[in-house]
Amino acid sequence: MAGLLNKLKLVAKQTFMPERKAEPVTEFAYDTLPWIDKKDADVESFVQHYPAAKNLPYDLAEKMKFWRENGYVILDQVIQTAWLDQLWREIEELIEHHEEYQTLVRIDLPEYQSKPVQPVKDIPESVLNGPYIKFNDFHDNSVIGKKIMLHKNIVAFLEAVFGDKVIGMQSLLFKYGSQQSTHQDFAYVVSEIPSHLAAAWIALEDVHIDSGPLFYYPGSHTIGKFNFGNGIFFNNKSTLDPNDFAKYLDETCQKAGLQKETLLIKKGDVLIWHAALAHGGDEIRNLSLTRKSFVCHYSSDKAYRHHRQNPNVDPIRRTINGADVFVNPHMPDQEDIFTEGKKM
Ligand SMILES: O=C(O)CCC(=O)C(=O)O
Repeated sequence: MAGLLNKLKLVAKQTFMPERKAEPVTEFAYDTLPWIDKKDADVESFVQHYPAAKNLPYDLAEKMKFWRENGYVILDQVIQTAWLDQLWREIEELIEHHEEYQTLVRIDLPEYQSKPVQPVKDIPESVLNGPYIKFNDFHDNSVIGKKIMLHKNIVAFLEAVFGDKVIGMQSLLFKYGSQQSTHQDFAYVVSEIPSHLAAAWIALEDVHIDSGPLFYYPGSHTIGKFNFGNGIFFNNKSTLDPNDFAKYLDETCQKAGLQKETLLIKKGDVLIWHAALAHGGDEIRNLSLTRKSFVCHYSSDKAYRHHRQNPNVDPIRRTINGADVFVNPHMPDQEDIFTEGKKM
């Protein structure tokens, strides 16, 4: 009997299939692409049945067709300057009285290499006022930040391209140009469906050519994806890094004949770009020039169900213009502490 049992155990061991490792993701899955990225997308028919199209300061059908072709759109003068000025006043207050605030800031300077993300209260004013600084998720703290992020002129466009409710995922605020190398956002800002991602670059002042403007390659949203060694997302298991990513993108775009463009837009204009548009920040050629800008990343309701910092808990939502943004789960006492935007 014991012999038979041992034999059965051996057979069970031999026939047990070892757990298969998930294959790395190397492309967006066609089935889950936003409808507008699919081959048969009929923009005219969509716009005819989309009520929000009628009250916009731009031609939605024209912009959506341009988006399909180029992977970006520029919306001229779509945000009121009074809102942008209010946002900047709040950033000045944040910098000047930084000891009172917990907003996180990323500092890309050698002396902060071991701890690049810290609360503003722990960083000297002189550092916060200089280049290589990104204020993270300031919209958490600011009513006007949320209102700009979910402005009706941005939300209407994104809702149309996603064919779904829009979710504001995260934001970055810059005083100076980022000088970030060429990249595509889906590798770093990951939603549950990686193609359901877009970003808005909101000019808080007119952009000067020597201030380190954003650059981008029109049409690059359809080039083959870079593989970090473990797929298309960059993380601690990747064997290649952001420099390899940048080199691949610059070379691939050049080989494909895609011309690099520089974003020289005016205060109140907005660039919206596709998850896979290759872009980056040019060199700052005149260090005295600021490049005040608010960059917001978005996903769809279907693809972003939980706050990235608390994926197991249902988020608390704030709704503006039919779009949602999640309350920061780790700093509830810092939510909307800048209230001036309520009156605007
Ligand atoms: O504004 C910039 O210079 C870069 C912003 C950017 O590339 C991003 O947020 O993905």
